[in-house]
Amino acid sequence: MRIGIVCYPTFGGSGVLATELGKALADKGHSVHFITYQQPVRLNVFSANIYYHEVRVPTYPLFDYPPYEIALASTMVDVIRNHDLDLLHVHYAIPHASAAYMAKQIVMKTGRAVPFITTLHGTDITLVGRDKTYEPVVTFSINESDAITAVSQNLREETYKSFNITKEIEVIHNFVDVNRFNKRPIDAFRKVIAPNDEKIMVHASNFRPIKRVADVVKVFEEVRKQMPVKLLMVGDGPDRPMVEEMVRNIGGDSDVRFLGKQEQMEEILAISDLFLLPSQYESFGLAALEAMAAKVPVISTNAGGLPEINIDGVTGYMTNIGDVAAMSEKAISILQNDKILEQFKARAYEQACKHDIQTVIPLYEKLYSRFCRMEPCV
Ligand code: GMT
Repeated sequence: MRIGIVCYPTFGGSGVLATELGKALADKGHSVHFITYQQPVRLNVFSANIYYHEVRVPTYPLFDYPPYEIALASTMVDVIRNHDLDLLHVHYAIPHASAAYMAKQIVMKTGRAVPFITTLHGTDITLVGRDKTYEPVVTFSINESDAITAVSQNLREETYKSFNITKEIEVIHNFVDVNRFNKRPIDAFRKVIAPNDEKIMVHASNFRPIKRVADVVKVFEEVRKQMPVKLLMVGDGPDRPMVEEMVRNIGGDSDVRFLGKQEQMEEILAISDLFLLPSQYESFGLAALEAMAAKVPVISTNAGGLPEINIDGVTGYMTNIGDVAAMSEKAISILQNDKILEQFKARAYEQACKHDIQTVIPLYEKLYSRFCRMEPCV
């Protein structure tokens, strides 16, 4: 098939998922056309089946806000026409679903019917999309999608609760390429971070308030009272200065490293022992699944779709939002005993294998095949 993929090209989970999906589809022989304003972060391979179309947004002194959505829809039309796309798959509803709707209407005028599938990822529904400023357009464009998928059961329910959706939302859970994340740790790297063989905790996010990064530092402080431990903070965002200051105030500078945005997450996870995800909400928590694929157990909250991947007492533990005491106690219980840690690691990996890319890609292919034109396109 010839598939157009639209996503945010940044480090966010929706862009990561869309890019990994496109790469895997290309490996299976489909032609994949990424339509984004920047080369997606994880689009770091050469493949004869992958095409990248940059959305250029011309500015003009009159525009306080250059019309990105129009530029995106126009680029979609251009790619549909010149590369004879079979369908568009847009990730994150805002503004991708409404731009896809517009592109679909434009090509329809010349007799081309190009369906579009919208995958809902999280904040497009639970945070931004709910805002009255956007809601009517979000509701309309989701309903106009030829198929709608959500990355978890929880997100499906949240969408029905918050919007007047008249169509079926199908759940296709996120996936991970287990082979990529199941890496042997690089001893020298581990030695640099934990020279005395201290246990290593890790957190990765966009450091937005919804991630509750302060709780990560609070848990670190509690664990450090009981045992030597190091903390790796991966990513960047608005709350980073605040947590850096927290770390300085507790005298944790020598035990906490802020690594910024990182592309080679698998190498960082390979040397880590425990992943912390104290979020206020996660529709799914792709970062936690990637940790499990690297055999790293997860302490998370029980918010949103997290219970669909983190199994309490099996792949890690779940606590209520903000329950730093419980998170710390559970972290210590895993890290203090190597035998217990090994059991959690093995079970986390087993769980990640259930969400391996190889099992999920066929679900998307099956979905796409429902929209094939009469001639063979798979
Ligand atoms: O977590 C973020 O703020 C980024 C956001 C995104 O759209 O990239 O992530 C969302 O989509 C991911 C991939 O489906 C999910 O794993 C995240 O849980 C979800 N984030 C939230 O729901 C807050």
